Amino acid sequence: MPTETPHIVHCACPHDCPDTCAMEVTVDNGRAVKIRGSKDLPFTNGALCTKVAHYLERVYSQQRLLYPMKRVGRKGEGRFERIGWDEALDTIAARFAAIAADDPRAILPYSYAGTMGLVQSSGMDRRFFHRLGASLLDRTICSSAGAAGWKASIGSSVGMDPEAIVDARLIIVWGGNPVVSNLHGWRYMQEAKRRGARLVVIDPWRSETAAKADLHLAPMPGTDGALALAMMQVLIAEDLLDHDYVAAHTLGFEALAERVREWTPDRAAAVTGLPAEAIRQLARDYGSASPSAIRLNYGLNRCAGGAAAVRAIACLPALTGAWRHAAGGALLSTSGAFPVDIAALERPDLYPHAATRPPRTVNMSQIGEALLEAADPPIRAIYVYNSNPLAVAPDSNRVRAGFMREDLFCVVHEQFQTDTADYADILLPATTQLEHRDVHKAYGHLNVVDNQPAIAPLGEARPNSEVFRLLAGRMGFTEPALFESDDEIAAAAFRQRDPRALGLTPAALAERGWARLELPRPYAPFARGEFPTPSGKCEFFSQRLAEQGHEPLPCYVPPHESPLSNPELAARYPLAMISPPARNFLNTSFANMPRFLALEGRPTLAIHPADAAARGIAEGERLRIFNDRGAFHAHAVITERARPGLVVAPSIWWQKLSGDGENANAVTSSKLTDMGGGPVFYDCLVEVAIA
Ligand SMILES: Nc1nc2c(c(=O)[nH]1)N[C@H]1C(S)=C(S)[C@@H](COP(=O)(O)OP(=O)(O)OC[C@H]3O[C@@H](n4cnc5c(=O)[nH]c(N)nc54)[C@H](O)[C@@H]3O)O[C@H]1N2
Ligand SMILES: Nc1nc2c(c(=O)[nH]1)N[C@H]1C(S)=C(S)[C@@H](COP(=O)(O)OP(=O)(O)OC[C@H]3O[C@@H](n4cnc5c(=O)[nH]c(N)nc54)[C@H](O)[C@@H]3O)O[C@H]1N2
Ligand code: SF4
Ligand SMILES: [Mo]
Repeated sequence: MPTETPHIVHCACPHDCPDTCAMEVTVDNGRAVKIRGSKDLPFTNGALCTKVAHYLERVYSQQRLLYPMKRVGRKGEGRFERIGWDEALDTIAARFAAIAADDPRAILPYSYAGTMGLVQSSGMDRRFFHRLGASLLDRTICSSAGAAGWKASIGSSVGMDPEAIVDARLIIVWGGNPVVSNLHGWRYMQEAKRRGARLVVIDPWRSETAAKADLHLAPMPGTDGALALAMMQVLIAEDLLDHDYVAAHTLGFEALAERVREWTPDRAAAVTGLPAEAIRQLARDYGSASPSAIRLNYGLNRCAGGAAAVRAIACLPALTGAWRHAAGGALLSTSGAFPVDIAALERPDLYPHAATRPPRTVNMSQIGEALLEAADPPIRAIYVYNSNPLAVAPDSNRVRAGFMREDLFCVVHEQFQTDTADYADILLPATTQLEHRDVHKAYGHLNVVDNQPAIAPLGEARPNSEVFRLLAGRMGFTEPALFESDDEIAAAAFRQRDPRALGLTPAALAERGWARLELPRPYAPFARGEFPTPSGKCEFFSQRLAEQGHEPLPCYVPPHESPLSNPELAARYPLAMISPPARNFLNTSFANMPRFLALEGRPTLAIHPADAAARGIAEGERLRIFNDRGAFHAHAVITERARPGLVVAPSIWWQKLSGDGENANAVTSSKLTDMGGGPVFYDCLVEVAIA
C-alpha cells in the first residue's frame, strides 16, 4: 500500500474576517490531522481563533453535503434525493439555456464571502455568468456603505498599516469589536496599550472590546456622524489643528469649518445620547495625542447614514495631521492596497449583450424585493454559492417569500444544508478550503496568503471553479478563459507589473505560504498627502459627490428608524436593535457545529435593567422581539452592557436551529444606506414582550 509521511501544507483561512490567517495543515495518509496558525506570518503569529482552530471538525463533519441532490419535497422543506453529477449539470444547463434563449438576465448569481479566496469567489464564477449574460449582482451586504464614505474623503480603500498601531498614543476603536471580529489586529492594540496607549471604544453596547477600554462611549446606533462633526467643531474652534498639513494636503477646509460650526457638542449630545462634556473631551484628547489612530470597522456602516459617518470620521486625521506618522491616521480596510487584476480574474469583456441589451444589476441586500418584484425581466433562476441569503439578508420574511416561488429555479452549491439549501431545486456539494486551490488578499493587513489543496475532495464535493468549468462545457461555451485551471487563475490574480506585487509570484507564495506587499516600512501612506482622490488631497469638499447628486461636504444622515428621526414609529417600537456577530459564529458559518452551538447556548437578547423592568421581563425569560416586518424569539439577558433604549441580539443564527424558525433578520429592514447601496441591519426599531 502506498504511504506518505506526514507533511505540512500551506493554507489560508477562507472566512470573511479581516485577519486572513495563514494556516499550516498537517496531512497524514491523505487525511488532515492537525491545523494551526502559521508562526511564520507575523500577523497570524501561530494562532487561529477558536472557530477555525476546529476547522477540521467542519471539514470532516457528519453534516457535510457530499453528493448532488434534487428536491423531492416542497420548496423549503429540505427533502432531497441523491443524483449523479451528470444529471445535476445537465438539468442546470438545460434550464439556463432555455431561460437564456428568452433573456439571460433572468438568471441571477448570488454569492458573498463563504470563502474570500480570489479563485473561488471572483474567478471562474464571474467569467461564467458574464459569458452567459446573466444579471450582475451588486455585492453590498457588508461594507459598501463604509467603502463609499471612505472613498469620498480618502480616495480608495487604503489606510494605515494595522501592525504600526503598536506605537500609537491614543487608539479609537470606532464601530468595531476586534476582540471578536479582528482578534489578530486586537493583539497589536493590546501591545500599544502595554506601551502606554489609551484605548477609547465607541460602540452603543459594551462589547467585549469596550469592556477592555480606558473609555467607552455608547452613542445610540447610527449617530456616529453627528459625533464626528462635533469633534471637528471642537478641533477647529479650539485650534487643535495641524495647519501645515491642512493647507498642503486637504481640500475645502473653509467650507468644512463653516459646515461644522453649528455642530456644537451640545447639539451632538442631543442626537447621540452622549454627554456634551464627553464629546468635547474626546475631541480635545484626540487633538492633543500623537500619534493617534482610529480603527473603524463595519459596525457603524449598517445604518441609514453609514457612508456619511465613515466619510466624516475619515476626515479627522487630516485635521490633526495624524497621517504624518506610520502609527497614526485611520484604517477601515486595507483591501485597496492589493494590486488585484480584476479584469483578468472576472473577465467582464465576456459579457455578450452589452450592445443590444443593457446589463441589469441586482442589489443583493434587497434580494427579497428582487425575487418578488423585479420586472424586465423577472428573475427566473438563481444560483447561490458562498452565501446563505435566507438567514443573512435583511427582512427575511420577504426573502423567504421570494425563494418560495414555485416558478423559480434555484441552484444552491454548499458545504452544508443551510436554511437557503432547503429551498434548492438542485443542491450541489462544495469543497472546503482544504480541498481546493486559492489565493487570498486581506482587508485587515498587508499580506497575500496562499492556499494549496491539502486533501482530496470529500465524497463527490467539487470546488466552485470546477462546477462553472463543467457548466460552461455543458452550455457549449468555448472561450478558453472558461476552462483555465485554478493554478492559472491564481497566477493571474495580481497585476505582475505593479511594484507592490514584486513578491507575489506563484513560486514564492507556494514556497512560504504568504508574502507581504512590496510597500515601504514604516508605511505611512499619506504622510506627504498623495491621496488617491481626484485632487490628490483629503477631500473635505468632494466635487465627485456633488456630481453624483450627493452632499459634497461631510454631513449627518440620521437613521431611518430612531426615536429622534421617526418618533411616530418609535411610539410603537421604542427600542433600537442591533444584531452584531456572536463570538462563536462567523456570520452563519459554524452556527450549525455542535461545539459552537453549545458555546452560544441559545438565541439571546441583551436588554438594560430599566427597559426590562418596564416590561416585567425577568432574566432568562423567552421574549418575542417584533415590529411591522416580523418577529423572532430570544432569551433575556438583563445587563447594563446594553445602554437604555438599546437591545442586542448576537447573530447570525440558523433559522432552523434557533427554536422558532426565525432569526434577527425577521425584523431588520431592507432599506438602504445613504451611499453604496448597503443594508441597514443596525437601523431597526422593535418592541419586546414576554413570549
Ligand atoms: N467571531 C466573528 N468574527 C467575525 C464575524 C462573525 O460573525 N463572528 N463576521 C465577520 C464579518 S463578515 C464582518 S463584516 C466583521 C464585522 O465586525 P465589525 O466590523 O467589528 O462589525 P460588527 O461586529 O458588525 O460591529 C462592531 C461593533 O459595532 C457596534 N455597533 C453597532 N452599531 C453601531 C453604530 O451605529 N455605531 C457604532 N459606533 N458602533 C456600532 C456593535 O455593537 C459591535 O460591537 O467581522 C468579521 N469577523
Ligand atoms: N442581522 C444581521 N445580519 C447580517 C449581519 C449582521 O451583523 N446582523 N452581518 C452581515 C454581514 S457583515 C455579512 S458579510 C453577511 C454574511 O453573509 P454570507 O457571506 O452569506 O455568510 P455566511 O452566513 O457565513 O454564509 C456563507 C456560506 O458559504 C458557504 N461556503 C463556504 N465556502 C464555500 C465554498 O467554497 N463554496 C461554496 N459553494 N460555498 C461555500 C458556507 O458553508 C456558508 O453557508 O451577513 C450579513 N447579515
Ligand atoms: S481570526 Fe479570522 S482569519 Fe484568523 S482563523 Fe479566525 S476567522 Fe480565520
Ligand atoms: Mo461582513
